[in-house]
Amino acid sequence: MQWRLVVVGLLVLRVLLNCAVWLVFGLGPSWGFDFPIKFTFNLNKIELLQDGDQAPVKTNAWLQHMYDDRNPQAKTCSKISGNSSKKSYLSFFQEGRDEYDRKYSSFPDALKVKMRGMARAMFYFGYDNYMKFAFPEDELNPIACEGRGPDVLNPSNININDVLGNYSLTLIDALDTLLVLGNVTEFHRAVKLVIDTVSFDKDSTVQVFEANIRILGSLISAHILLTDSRHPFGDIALKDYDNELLHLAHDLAVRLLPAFENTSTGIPYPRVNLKRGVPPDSINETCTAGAGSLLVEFGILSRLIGDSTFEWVARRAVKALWNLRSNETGLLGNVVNIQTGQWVGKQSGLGAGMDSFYEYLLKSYILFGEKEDYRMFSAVYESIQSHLRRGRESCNEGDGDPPLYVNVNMFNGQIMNTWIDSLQAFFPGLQVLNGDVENAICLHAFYYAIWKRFGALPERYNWQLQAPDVLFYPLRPELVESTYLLYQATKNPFYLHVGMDILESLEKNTKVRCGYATLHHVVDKSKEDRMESFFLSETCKYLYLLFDEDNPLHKSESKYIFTTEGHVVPIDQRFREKSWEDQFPCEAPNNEPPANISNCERIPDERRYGLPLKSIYMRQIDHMVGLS
Ligand code: DMJ
Repeated sequence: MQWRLVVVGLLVLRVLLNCAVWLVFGLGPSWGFDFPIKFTFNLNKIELLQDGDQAPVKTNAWLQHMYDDRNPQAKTCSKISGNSSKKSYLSFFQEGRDEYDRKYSSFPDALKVKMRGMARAMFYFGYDNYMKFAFPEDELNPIACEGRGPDVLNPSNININDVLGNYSLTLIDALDTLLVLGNVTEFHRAVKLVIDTVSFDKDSTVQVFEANIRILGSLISAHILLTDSRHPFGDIALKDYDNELLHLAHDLAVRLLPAFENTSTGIPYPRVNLKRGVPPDSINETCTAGAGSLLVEFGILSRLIGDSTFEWVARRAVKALWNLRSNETGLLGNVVNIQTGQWVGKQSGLGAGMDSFYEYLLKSYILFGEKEDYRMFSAVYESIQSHLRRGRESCNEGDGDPPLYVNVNMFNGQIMNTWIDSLQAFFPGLQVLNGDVENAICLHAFYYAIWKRFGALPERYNWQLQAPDVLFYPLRPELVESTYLLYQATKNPFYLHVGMDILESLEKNTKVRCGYATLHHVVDKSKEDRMESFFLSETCKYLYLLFDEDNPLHKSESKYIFTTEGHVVPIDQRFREKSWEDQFPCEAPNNEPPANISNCERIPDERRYGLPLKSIYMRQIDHMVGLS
């Protein structure tokens, strides 16, 4: 009798403990989740490998799939060839259960209108409050209803200082969203405010990457849209506009150029002071995305103003990173030393530190038509599919776990950890652009499954434990971005439902007194007093566009692409007129010796640009000062 009591007691204790863990940390299983794909990763047997460890013994089919490099099938496991006998990716939706069909197979027009209105209202609640309580500061603290600028008391607070430069960041980042929403009056007012009040002559040390994508990218996007003679948004010409946004963009770019000096690899320093250049105590380490995602903005700027300096330094950085990829796997790491070219971070993944590097290879090709950009993109995409993608070959059929992209050691392809991050949720959108819709559907579904569970995406999610590793959610756009691009590619109403779900959970979980706040903890929904500028430039924009079928962006004859910060730029003949390879044949792909190597070697920077690099931008700064 007594032993029975002990057993029952132990069982009760165990149940209580499980409940407590679940309630406190939200680590329990996802209940009531209803989705046609089941993500049942059961990878307990995976041995986590440290650098230099041997691959584990092949014990099952899944592991074989992971480690058998001699099997060519395993290497090219996922791309569906044109003549594949597999069913269309749409079968993913068509073969769902009845309940799934009932729920997702249509989306009434009236609901679309309602959701578009909700997305618009969401943008204005954030934007109007920023203008009311925070402008001209960089960001809105949506709980305290006040502005936020750089953390001058704590220069090492790079979470804030990398992004905030004392240059009205949120206003600038939001410019083209105003146009997308059709608000020409406010767009004009905002442009004038930027012209009249913003200066980059600031003692701010910012990250080159962040200043580039959020500020430079937005300025050139707004400039191009404002002066587009095809008038995609109607006649929005601004009286007396004299290319001031372009001048501002140019001024900023010139201030970023010192990052590309005194680096033996050509890979830029991560940060510059806008007044004084690279700080004397600057570190020599940078992440791949930070150094290698400047090409879209710098390339457009160069082609707009006819000065190849910017594109040249951005291309040199990409090429330098590219040449450091592993010979074995074709992968790059996530952190590199800009002087030695040594990889400090050997992790290769799709998320933080690497995401936009891939994105800009493809987008640069789309924008500028440079074949070399596409060659690099397809090679690295192939490596990603071979080494990062795990699970079954096909998204929606066959045996084994559904596919997932994991973080691996760049040199041997072995798994380094069991988390994926929320930044990686952009990748399905990139896969759509690359025409790999089936893989895009599958990866997106995985992320949506996580969103369904928490009403947000935790910054890191542990796929082995099926629980968040890092719990905050700063209103990031990546899942919405992929949802929008997948909807454009498939027109499947499922993605409208996803968008509606995301909108509703943002309203429910992140709305506060004066805007939308970062979730500190996706489980208990506690908040941090910060609204990042990408919430207005990306999250709200993609949500609005998802439900606005008749938006000029969708109806115009011109084609558009989004920068990594969601800024709209047309795919314009102007940017594709001259091929970089033709202009600079000595910048041969992959560092192959060009045919006329002796001539090329004798072409110094001076001849390329007429002046030494340094003089060029010093002159440009003088010029800009003269302008202001
Ligand atoms: C944005 O600034 C950009 O989308 C960037 O490429 C990645 N991080 C944020 C949003 O999460």
